[in-house]
Amino acid sequence: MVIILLISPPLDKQLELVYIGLGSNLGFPCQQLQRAILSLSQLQSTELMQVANFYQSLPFAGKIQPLFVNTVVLLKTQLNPWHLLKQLQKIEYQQARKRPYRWSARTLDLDILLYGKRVINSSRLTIPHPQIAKRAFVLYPLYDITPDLVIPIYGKVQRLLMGCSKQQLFHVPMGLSCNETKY
Ligand code: A4P
Ligand code: MG
Repeated sequence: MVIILLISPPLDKQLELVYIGLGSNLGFPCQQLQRAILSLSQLQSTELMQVANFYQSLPFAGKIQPLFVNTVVLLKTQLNPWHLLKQLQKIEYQQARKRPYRWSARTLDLDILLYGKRVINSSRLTIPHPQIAKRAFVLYPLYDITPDLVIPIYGKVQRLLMGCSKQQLFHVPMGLSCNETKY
């Protein structure tokens, strides 16, 4: 019995809708995001449902770093939240993510923003993502995908966006999205 449990795949019984936040400010950010989206679409027991617009913004919290490009994707997955996190970290690693210190510049950051309606507070995982309600670069792409989204704990994405109106965000037109001279 124990052996069966150990080798059984880390899948939940049901499919969940999961929003993943993607961010990059090193090594051709748009290409990093596009490569990551391809990897996400190839995850086991997972379907890529939607991709939001790409947005460029200053680093949040005033760090002196290159500009970020961010987006959000919607997945339908059977992977449980902890296994999904492991898969995201594998993709970050494949794209040369380094962690010299917290909030350092990065080739790729993948955050689980929402996992269905679940609220998780474990040592390795906080869902909804703890910064979700404060960041325009997360809320705008969430709104692109699901304008009437209600975030557990925090409420309607539409209302949260009003609180972020001072944060500057530039939509990256798709045709230009990989013209890296822009960054
Ligand atoms: N972790 C806990 N909850 C989650 C979750 N929901 N999703 C843990 C993903 N990971 C989660 O993450 C550190 C640990 O968080 C992981 O080991 C995991 O167990 P990390 O990716 O190694 O470190 P980090 O990204 O530097 O830290 P953190 O706190 O995730 O930072 P954020 O919130 O990702 O912020 N400005 C702009 N314009 N655009 C950005 O994308 N990003 C950041 C980083 C700062 N400023 C930014 C942007
Ligand atoms: Mg992160």
